[in-house]
Amino acid sequence: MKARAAVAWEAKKPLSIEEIEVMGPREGEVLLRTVASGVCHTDAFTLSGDDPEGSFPCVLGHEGGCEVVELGPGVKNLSVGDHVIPLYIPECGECEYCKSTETNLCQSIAGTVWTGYMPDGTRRFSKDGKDIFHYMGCSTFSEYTVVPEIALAKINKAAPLDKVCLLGCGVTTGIGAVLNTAKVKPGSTVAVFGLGGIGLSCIQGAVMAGAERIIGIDINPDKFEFAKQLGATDFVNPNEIDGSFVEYMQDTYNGGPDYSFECIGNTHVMRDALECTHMGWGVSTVIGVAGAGQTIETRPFNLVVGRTWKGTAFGGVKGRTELPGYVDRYMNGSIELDSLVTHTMPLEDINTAFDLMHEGKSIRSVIIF
Ligand code: NAD
Ligand code: AHE
Ligand code: ZN
Ligand code: ZN
Repeated sequence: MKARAAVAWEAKKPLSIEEIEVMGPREGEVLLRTVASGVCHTDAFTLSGDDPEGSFPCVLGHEGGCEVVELGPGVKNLSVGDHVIPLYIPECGECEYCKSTETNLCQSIAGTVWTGYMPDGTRRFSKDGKDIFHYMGCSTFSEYTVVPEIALAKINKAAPLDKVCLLGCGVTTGIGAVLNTAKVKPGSTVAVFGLGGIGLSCIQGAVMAGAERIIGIDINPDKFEFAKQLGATDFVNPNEIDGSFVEYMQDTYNGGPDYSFECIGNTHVMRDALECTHMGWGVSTVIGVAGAGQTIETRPFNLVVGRTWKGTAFGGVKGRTELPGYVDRYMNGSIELDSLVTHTMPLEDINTAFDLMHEGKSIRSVIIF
């Protein structure tokens, strides 16, 4: 079938709106109509050319709200018309990772997902006979996309797809990082570095965990009002601190925050985020994604004295079993999404969504198909 899609022909170039060809679903696969898709910083990261796994041309997008259009052979648990959120981390339920309670990193199709292919090693997208890569197994910047059943969370049909699409990445990642990965304790002091869609969702998570002080940190002070609305109690602009930022944090916050979250993708900030935490028990969680070849470093002493460095993907959430519950929590008012959608636009204007992100003017843009 034909579909309108935003194609990334090459890195560093604007997306191009094209009519592409989408092949039907094969064994275990599902054809979806994308109703809405958020734009995450990771889409921009891959488009920048810094992602070692980025393959071009591709259809980006991994924060989708979709409707099931057609089932491939062998699809057992979905029906045409169901509403789903595509998962860049699937849940096969059978691999050792799925059976472990320690991780959400199902590895059943990881060998193909991250290189832009379907599990059988082929692709479903093309334009004028030229194959186009999938992206994170989702490719939600296309009107129609094909995703394996094991990478689809079936959700409450009453939920608005133009809002709950944010649960396909940003909001779930931030909340899950706090609750599942760091396991923030009530009464804690939490520092969140970077107040975009992910950092603001960490703030939501910190409130849910019962944190007492929640410090929003950003070099763009326009983000502080959003953080305040979601429950941040303190705000720090590192550009306004004279001298050592780490010392400032430790002096101001009683030895430093108990927990910190890096939601930027800046390896220097990752270091500060670790080193500013409280000696003896500080836990710092890396969420931001950094470019090929970049590494993090600290003096080993900073770990010897009891700090822990952690990382998280999709907030440790197992998508098929746990994500429907996140949608229900949005529906009953215990997860905030609406105010994070600062902009909506048709697919034709998708490059504006990237511009707004880079200019620091949006939290989340949502593409409405
Ligand atoms: P975003 O662009 O919306 O927000 C980033 C924020 O960081 C902005 O508010 C920006 O002003 C701020 N910032 C930039 N440099 C800073 C600095 N030096 N100090 C303080 N603040 C600074 O991005 P997002 O969509 O929220 O994504 C954040 C990061 O998380 C990205 O690296 C993204 O790739 C990553 N991510 C990871 C996962 C995961 O599963 N691990 C999931 C989603 C996103
Ligand atoms: N391709 C990058 C890694 C990108 C990455 O870490 N992706 C996150 C999700 S970011 C969503 O916005 C993830 O879930 N990774 C799990 C995995 O198995 O890759 C690189 O550096 O190679
Ligand atoms: Zn994302
Ligand atoms: Zn699995």
